[in-house]
Amino acid sequence: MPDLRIIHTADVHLGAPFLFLGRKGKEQREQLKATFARVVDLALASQADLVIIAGDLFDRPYPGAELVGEAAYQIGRLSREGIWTVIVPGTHDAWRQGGAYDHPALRSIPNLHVFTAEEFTPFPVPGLDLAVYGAAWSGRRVNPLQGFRPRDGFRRRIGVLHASLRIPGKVEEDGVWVDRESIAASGLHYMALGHWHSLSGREEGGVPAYYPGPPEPLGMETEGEGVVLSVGLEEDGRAEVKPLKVGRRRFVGLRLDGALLGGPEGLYGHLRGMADPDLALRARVVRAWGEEWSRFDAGKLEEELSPLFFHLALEVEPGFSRSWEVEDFPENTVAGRFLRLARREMAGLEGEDLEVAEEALRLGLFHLAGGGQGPC
Ligand SMILES: [Mn+2]
Repeated sequence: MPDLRIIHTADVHLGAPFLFLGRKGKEQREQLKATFARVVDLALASQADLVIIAGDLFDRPYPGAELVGEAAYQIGRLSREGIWTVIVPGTHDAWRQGGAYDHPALRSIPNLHVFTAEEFTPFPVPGLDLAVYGAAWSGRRVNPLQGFRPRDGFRRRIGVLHASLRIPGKVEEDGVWVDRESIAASGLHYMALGHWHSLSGREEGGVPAYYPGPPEPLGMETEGEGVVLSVGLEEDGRAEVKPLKVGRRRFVGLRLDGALLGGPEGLYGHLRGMADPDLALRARVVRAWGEEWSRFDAGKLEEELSPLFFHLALEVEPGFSRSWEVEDFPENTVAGRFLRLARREMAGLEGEDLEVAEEALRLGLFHLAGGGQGPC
């Protein structure tokens, strides 16, 4: 049994607008609140000693009073059971006078500590023989761990930061940052991070450092697993880190190959097979070539299948569906010259070679004829 049990979350983004979900946006906004309540339920049920929110609890620095009240109600449930909550303000909900973290509803919670200083400052958690170090997001390019050496008499030390993990040549900082060396040298027992919207992390020189990602997925471009991290600090100082599923919905961006789907009917079957009322799916069909796609109505299929999903956005890259004849492309155009050249080259081909050449021709004409704008 661990000595100390922690629930670590970040990037909840309460109040996020979800404009891309249209009329379902409101529903997902409500779900963020419900999922945050679930995080609290989980902390209560597992008798956690501490809940860490590593930034971006709110989607903006000045959320409505009602939303702050909702968050305060949930954190208050922890406080009443003697569970401490520590928060660092993040990029979206930076500390501001009169902002979320200055609101009386949050300020009046006894067992809540919000880090408001930009310096890496210790907070001794009453009754736990634990110091939590944290710093508020400042937007300045600083590494709060630089030169950090804990000088305290506590048995346990944890760090909390909303920061990017700088990996030279791969990931550069966009404000507050840390790197592997400074984490490894920190002498902390656990480093709770927020800012990156996907579950990631590992031990850096014996110091486990993790991003939980959002507890409820926020968009297609992030691999939001919808988890929180359960961190158990053992008697000997080791940490056991386990992701626990709390999120409800899945957001998936999918790229489908029209040439492999077996026509619109194949697409229909594929999408039907994915039907899930908690799945927001953005499917983009590329290479929708050939006669069978020429009269395909993506909007109609989207409308028909939408009720089977939380949200469905279907997009078909405009295909080059007609048979192409040299008359369609004047000789004095690039496409026309390309077509004539390709036809000559293809004259001696057959079988698989011909298929490959036809595909090259289709692709070439598609782009030369101006159908291929925009990245896939
Ligand atoms: Mn965030």
